[in-house]
Amino acid sequence: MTDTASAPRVGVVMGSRSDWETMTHAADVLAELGVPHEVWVVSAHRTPDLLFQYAEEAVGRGIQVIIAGAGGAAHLPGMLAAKTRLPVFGVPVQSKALNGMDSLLSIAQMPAGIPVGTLAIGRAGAVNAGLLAAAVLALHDPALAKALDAYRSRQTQTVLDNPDPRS
Ligand code: RP5
Repeated sequence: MTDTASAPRVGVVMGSRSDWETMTHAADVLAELGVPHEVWVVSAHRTPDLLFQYAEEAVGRGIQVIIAGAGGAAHLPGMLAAKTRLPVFGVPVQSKALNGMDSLLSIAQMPAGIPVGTLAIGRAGAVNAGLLAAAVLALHDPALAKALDAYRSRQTQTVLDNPDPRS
């Protein structure tokens, strides 16, 4: 597990080390915004007991949002959501066999009663999961709200400063 100096507020978990190439983008956004977070491999099918333990202990450890990335039969986000009331944002990892459509549908199609906020497949979903987690925390954190506003302003300015796609 990695975390920043402060107690982690966001848990970035994934079903396999192979998901890190995607999920690093969520962690990168959180780091850029100064959100204390941890990173952890928790597999719904390979380490089910650890999954239960992680979800059950998350609130008590001060985690406020969980970002969960998984690919294929991607039950990790849904199972985490089943075991904690914390908001869970799911990132469908692009699978080799079905290009992430399997991951997307597994994560998005939660039956009523246990929500998982589902993001886009791959890097875009991971980046946006980080931003969404930050937005939730920013509701009660003025410094983070300022950092998020600045991030968005920089992004806007970058587009405005580079209008010619050929250069
Ligand atoms: C899922 O199976 C993981 O989330 C990963 O996306 C996928 C493949 O895992 P590996 O076989 O690469 O470990 O549990």
